[in-house]
Amino acid sequence: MLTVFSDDHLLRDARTELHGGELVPPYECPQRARIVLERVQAVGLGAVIRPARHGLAPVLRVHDPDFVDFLSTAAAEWAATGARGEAIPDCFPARRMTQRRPTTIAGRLGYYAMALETSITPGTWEAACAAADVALTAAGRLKRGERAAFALCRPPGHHAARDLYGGYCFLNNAAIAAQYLRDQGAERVAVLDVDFHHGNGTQDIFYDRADVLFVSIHGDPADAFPYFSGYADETGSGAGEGRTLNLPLPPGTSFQAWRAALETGLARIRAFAADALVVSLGVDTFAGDPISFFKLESDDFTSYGRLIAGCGLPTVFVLEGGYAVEDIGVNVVNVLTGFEQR
Ligand code: Q9C
Ligand code: ZN
Repeated sequence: MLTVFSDDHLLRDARTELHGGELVPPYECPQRARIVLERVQAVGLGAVIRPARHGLAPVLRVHDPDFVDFLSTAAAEWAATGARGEAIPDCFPARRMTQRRPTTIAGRLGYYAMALETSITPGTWEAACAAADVALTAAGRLKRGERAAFALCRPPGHHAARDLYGGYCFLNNAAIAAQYLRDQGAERVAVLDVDFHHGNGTQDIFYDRADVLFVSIHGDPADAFPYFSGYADETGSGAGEGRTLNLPLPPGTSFQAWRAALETGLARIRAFAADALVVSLGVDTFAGDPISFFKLESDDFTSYGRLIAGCGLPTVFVLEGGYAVEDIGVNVVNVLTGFEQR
C-alpha cells in the first residue's frame, strides 16, 4: 500500500495542552508520525511519497472561508498581543449568548473553538495545510487505480467542523478527502470513523447530505470527549436523514463488542453502495491509550483491517488519533496489513 507523508507535520509542535487543569506537553506530538513512518518502512508496506500541493480550493469545499482565514493568521495575531503563552481561548458563545463574531483575536479563538485543550502555535497552519495535502494526494491515487492509500498525516482532523477547531484538529483531512473524491467523480462516498472519539467535525460537514455516508464507532459521549456530539439518535437531517450512523460504546468495551459494532457499520456501508471509502483511522481504541477507555489489543487491529477490506471498496486511510506513542506504529500498520491480507 502506498503511503503519503510530509515532514511539514513537524511544524505542529505545541508546548502545551490543557489537561487535568494543567498545561502539559501535548499528547498529539511529532513523535507519533515518526513512529508510524518507521513502522511503515520496517514492514515494507510500500512506497512512501510526498504530497502534491493542492492549494486552498479543496479545503474551502468543506470549511468556511472566514474560519480558514482565521486559522491562517491566528498565531501571528496572538503573538502581536504580547501574550507569553500559546493561543487558547477563555470565553465561548455558550447558551443564550450572541453568536456574533468578535474582532479581537482572544474573542475569535473562543468563537471558533469547540474545545480549549488545543493551542494554536506558529507553524500550526502550515502543518494543517500539509496534512490536508497528504490526504488529498492519497485520495487522488484512488482515481489512478490504486486499491488503497494511506495518508500519514498530523495534525489530525475529524473534530474540525465547517467552522470549528479543537480536539487537536484544525482542518478536517478526512472530510476534505471525501469531498475531493466526490468532486473527482465518485457519486457516493462513505466515511468510516474508527477513532476512539466521535468525529463530530466530519458528522457536521456532511450531516444534511445524501451523497456522503458517515459511520462512527466511539466512546459514548455521555462518558467521553467530545461530550456534545455522537449519540445514536443523531442520524442526519433533511436529505441526509439516515446517512449518519453513530455507534457509541461504554467504558471498558472489548474487541468482541467493538467488532460487533464494526460489522453493523460495514453492513450499512455495503447497503449504501459507495464508490469509495475514507477511513478516519485513529488507534486510540488501544487498551494502552492514555486518554481513552476501549480495550483493543495490537492483534485486534489486524483483524479489523481485514474486515474493512471485506467491503471491497477503494479505500483511503487517513490518520487521526492514537496516543500510546510506543505502540502507535504497530497498531496503525496492523490495520493496513490486515486490509492487504484480502
Ligand atoms: N484531557 C483525536 O483523537 N481531550 N483527538 C480529551 C483529555 C481531547 C482527541 C480529554 C481529545 C481529543 C483526534
Ligand atoms: Zn481520538
